[in-house]
Amino acid sequence: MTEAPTPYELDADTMTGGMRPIRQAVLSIGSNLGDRAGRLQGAVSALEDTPEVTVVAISSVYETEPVGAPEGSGPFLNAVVLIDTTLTVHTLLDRALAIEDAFERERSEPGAPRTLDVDIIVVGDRVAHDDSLTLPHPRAHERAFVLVPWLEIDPEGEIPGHGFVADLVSGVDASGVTKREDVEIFL
Ligand code: PH2
Ligand code: MG
Ligand code: MG
Repeated sequence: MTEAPTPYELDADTMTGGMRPIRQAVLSIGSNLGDRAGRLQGAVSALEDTPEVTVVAISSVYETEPVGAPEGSGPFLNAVVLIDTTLTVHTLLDRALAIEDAFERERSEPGAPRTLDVDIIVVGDRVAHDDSLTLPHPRAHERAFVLVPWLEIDPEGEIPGHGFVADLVSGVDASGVTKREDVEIFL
């Protein structure tokens, strides 16, 4: 009997040796503690330094009112980054967490102030749900601090199961999301 795996049982993510497809992923980055802009810049630089990741576009930086965060939380700076990647979604998640750790993110209670948060919003049209990751991000479709920067750099953007970013953005209150013309992050 042959040991060769049947092609019908191969998920793209189980392939090795550069056979994985290039997929576009959308990441949301945010910080509401300390040198917020410096942290966002560091996150983008670390993403670009990641093998098998190419940063395709970076949105403007937005000052955003905290959503669902504890009383007294400071405002966030948020941005959205488009990448092309051949990494598996779990390797990409590991990398996102490692980048957060590099900026001394403390994993305390959900919603606590964070030096840096790197969230995977969508990876191509993948739908996934396990203990460590849900794709698309379960709350992205209702978050103006994700949708507004995303629309800016990806007018065709779409959240599987929810629709086009351009349509979703008109259904959310974006009054707490303001572009910071004086702050820029670079590749
Ligand atoms: N992240 C959260 C909770 N609330 N609010 C804003 N404005 N920006 C964020 O990035 C953010 C938030 C949890 O990750
Ligand atoms: Mg988050
Ligand atoms: Mg997060």
